Amino acid sequence: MHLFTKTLAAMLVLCGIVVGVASAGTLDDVKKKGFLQCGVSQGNPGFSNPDPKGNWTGLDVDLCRAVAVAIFGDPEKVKYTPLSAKERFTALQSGEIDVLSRTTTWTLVRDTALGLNWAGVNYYDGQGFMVPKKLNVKSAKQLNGASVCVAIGTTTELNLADYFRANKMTYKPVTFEKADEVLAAYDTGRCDVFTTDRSSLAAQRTKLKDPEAHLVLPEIISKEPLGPVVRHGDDQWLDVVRWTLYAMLEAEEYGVSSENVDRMKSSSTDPVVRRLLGVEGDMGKSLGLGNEWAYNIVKKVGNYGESYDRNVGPNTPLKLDRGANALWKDGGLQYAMPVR
Ligand SMILES: N[C@@H](CCC(=O)N[C@@H](CS)C(=O)NCC(=O)O)C(=O)O
Repeated sequence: MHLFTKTLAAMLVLCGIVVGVASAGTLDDVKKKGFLQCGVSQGNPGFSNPDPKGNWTGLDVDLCRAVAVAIFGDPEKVKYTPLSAKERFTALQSGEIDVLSRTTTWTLVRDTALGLNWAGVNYYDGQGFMVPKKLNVKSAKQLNGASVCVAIGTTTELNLADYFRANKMTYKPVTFEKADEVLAAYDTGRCDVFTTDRSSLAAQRTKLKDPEAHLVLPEIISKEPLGPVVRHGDDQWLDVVRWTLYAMLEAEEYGVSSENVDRMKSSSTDPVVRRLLGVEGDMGKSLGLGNEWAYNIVKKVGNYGESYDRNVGPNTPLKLDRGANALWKDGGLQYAMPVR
């Protein structure tokens, strides 16, 4: 090896170590400060939304609560930082938040150049369009020349450009930083079309003056795998967030819910359930957590299906079918790695 190559290699190793040390230890930091700082949206019903008293609920919020339960046994040990799409990555990179749980799409550039790691996918989504019914539009292919309301700093903006270019159509973007501004512009007729992830269309639609006066078009123009995000360089923390999500999925797959978890813990003979609930093995210890981490998650937050049904499912205002978010054994994409 040339001296130059050797020196370069040594520098890279050194930098790698420095970067690793600088951003490692999130689990210890969180334990020390006594709460989890979770980055969420500025109000997206079903995913992360504050009630008038400031209590946050949603599928993404349940992930934050579950991480807090895994660490502290207490879902209330979370502080929330509401972030616009544009602000969210800086907040994570700078250490202002410990985890970002905010309908955030996993992409190559974010995963690499932005220095982020996705812990998994808690909602498989895709981008769609909504239009006022009175426009009498039935397909996105009829949108040539339309004005389109869209939030900046999103994959939505990029897919929109791709879709119109690929279909040789033009459009006029009407952009804002805050989701509420995008929606208000659409609701007051400043644009013809509102575009975002289909789950967010369902969520934001509930805030329109007359939700029934609008139609979601059939086209799904992208893949939007949404999930919790952490910084590069802290494998232990990545593991904690990842296995928290898997614990919720594994619990659903094995029929363990907040209602039967105590019974399951005391009487189940299934080795998978016994390991998950800490009756056998050292799963929690391997993660730097107590052995009741997953038992507590299921008991205090619920399994993935319970969280889905409570926040976004058919009996909520969002009315979202499980679709791609069904468990793999039911024909969906949700699949937890084995807890063993
Ligand atoms: N999944 C896309 C878009 C996510 C996104 O932020 N969508 C907006 C559009 S409505 C939203 O949910 N906003 C909620 C908020 O800002 O409170 C991404 O990661 O870029």
